[in-house]
Amino acid sequence: MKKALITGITGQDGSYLAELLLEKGYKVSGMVRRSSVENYERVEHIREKLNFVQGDLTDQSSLDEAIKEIMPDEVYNLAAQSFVPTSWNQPVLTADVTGLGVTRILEAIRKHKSDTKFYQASSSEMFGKVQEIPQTEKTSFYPRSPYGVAKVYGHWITVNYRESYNIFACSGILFNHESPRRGLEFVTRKVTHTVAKIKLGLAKELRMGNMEAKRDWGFAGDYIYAMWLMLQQDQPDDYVIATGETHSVQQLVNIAFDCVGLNAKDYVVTDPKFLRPAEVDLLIGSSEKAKKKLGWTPSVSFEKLIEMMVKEDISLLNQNKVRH
Ligand code: NDP
Ligand code: GDR
Repeated sequence: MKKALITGITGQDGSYLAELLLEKGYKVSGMVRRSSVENYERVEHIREKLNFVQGDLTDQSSLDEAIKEIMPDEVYNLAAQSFVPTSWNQPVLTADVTGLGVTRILEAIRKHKSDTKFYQASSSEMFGKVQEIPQTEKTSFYPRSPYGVAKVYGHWITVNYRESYNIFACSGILFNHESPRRGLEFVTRKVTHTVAKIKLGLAKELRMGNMEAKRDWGFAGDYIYAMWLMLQQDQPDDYVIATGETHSVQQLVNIAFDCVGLNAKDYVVTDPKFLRPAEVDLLIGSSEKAKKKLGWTPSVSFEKLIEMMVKEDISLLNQNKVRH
């Protein structure tokens, strides 16, 4: 039985990945932070099947202990301060968790189980002010937020530990991926949740930031499968994971309102509060390498993804529930 450790198991991707690994027969452990309230909402349905260890990416000894205790065959480092706007408000914390945290976990692996296979959650935010269209594994980075800068560090330290210590370390450069489990502050979920509330008479307007920004949005369930595939190859490598399509925030909003038969123009209010000090205007990735080497392709279209999220939000609200 293979053993996996997932950092960030309570997050969107962590919950989907835990499901996949359980299905594949792994013994799955997840690292969780101590908190005054429990935060297992996304993994509640599989909680009994998981093993939890307490730890934090800012605390070396907890990472050392987690690796020594579990002796994992595979580690998926999904934990991060992952919300871009917060990274301007808490730039040092973001660098510590999202950047240096990667070195800490790599150090724990190097010291205690150097044959562990390692996955690093790199991001299309590293491309920032894009130097090439579409973005590939060879496109240079130009991050536009403290989050993006921290991810560039995490990416290169992963490459460095692979080259310095021969650790089987892979970096997945994943473009935006969403699901009904997406946190409420990210734009897709904010839109689908608010549209569902408007439809049910629970909200009157949708307050938005930059409507012109374009993203390459896919379904999280497809993307976590790519993470697993990377660690099953003979050689460690880095891969872009994307749909190859780009859409504006305005298009996202229009599709979500269309799903419930309402007109976006009647409800959207632009609010400067949601504008960023520096913006990533356009992202579109080419996952040709992943297609060729991993046999990976996305299965859910943008329209279907938004429809799935709107429907799920309506269904939850009808049961007086909110998934955070
Ligand atoms: P989420 O924000 O949903 O989850 C982040 C996870 O990290 C949570 O489990 C959170 O725990 C945990 N975490 C935060 N800080 C710490 C810390 N100091 N120590 C330990 N754990 C911590 O992110 P996603 O699931 O969306 O993303 C997963 C990873 O992929 C992240 O690294 C993200 O930056 C990256 N990424 C995401 C993309 C996307 O579109 N979703 C695209 C590209 C990269 P808690 O629940 O306690 O807050
Ligand atoms: P992003 O995702 O910054 O791309 O990072 P987010 O959904 O927050 O923003 C996408 C785009 O939408 C614009 N936008 C708004 N965004 C939010 N959150 N709220 C708004 O009201 C709003 N209005 C317009 C933004 O300006 C931006 O252009 C996500 C995270 O998951 C990262 O962790 C990950 O690395 C990248 O995706 C790939």
